[in-house]
Amino acid sequence: MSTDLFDLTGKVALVTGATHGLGMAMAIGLGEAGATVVINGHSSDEKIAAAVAEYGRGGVKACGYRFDVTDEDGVEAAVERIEQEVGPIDILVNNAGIIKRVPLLDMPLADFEEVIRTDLTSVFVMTRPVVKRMIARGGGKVINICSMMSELGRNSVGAYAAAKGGLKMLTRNMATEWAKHNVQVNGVGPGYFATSQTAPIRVDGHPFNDFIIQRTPAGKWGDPDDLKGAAIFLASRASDFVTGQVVYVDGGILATIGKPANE
Ligand code: GCO
Repeated sequence: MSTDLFDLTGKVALVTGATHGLGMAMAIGLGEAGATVVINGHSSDEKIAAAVAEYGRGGVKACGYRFDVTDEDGVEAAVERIEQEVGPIDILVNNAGIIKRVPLLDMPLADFEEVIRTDLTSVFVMTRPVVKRMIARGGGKVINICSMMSELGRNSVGAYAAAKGGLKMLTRNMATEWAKHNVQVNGVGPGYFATSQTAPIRVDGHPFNDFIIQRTPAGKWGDPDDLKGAAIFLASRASDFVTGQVVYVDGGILATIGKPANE
């Protein structure tokens, strides 16, 4: 049955930055498709425990691990613990990230480096220990969460755009090097979604809010649940010959030049 192609029963999926927002929505989607979900967070044990409880209320079996995705030794230790306590990681979703909305000429170097480290270098750090184990077991799936800023620039998010642009190419190079080991590496590129990360620019009357509704052919902000399908597809057998691709889930933003306000 073709629907079995999307069945994740028996799989273990690690999703970073999954205590809220897009990470949580995608992790719940993988859980609903049958996977055992392992969520990562960095802020606090309480936040992770609260998230695990929320997954449980939604009927998704999840367990939480607190570690810093930019800390190489910490990541290696966490991956080893997860594989011993939960099982071999079949699916890795690199979702953890930050954004700082500051014009490039005003951005301190330390802030620029922090965004690059958290949104790009972290994927290099997180993925290698997981993929080394996947290769030893015959294969696996990696999904990197990209952005509109993997393709487009925007005032005040230069560091973020540099990281997300770099992530698209890191995704392609990982795909190139690991396809022969049956490891597929792809990206999901969210458009503009209603999350805590976009809350500051999604306020009624805020010029950017109106701009996005105008600029998005679908005429609305995305709902985090809209990402579940792409995540399940890229985590499942349905994408076994798909690698190095970024699936943009953006309500049509990248497909169009946009339209005048009165059209
Ligand atoms: C912004 C937004 C974006 C979105 C998303 C778009 O300030 O432009 O926060 O970065 O979160 O990445 O794809």
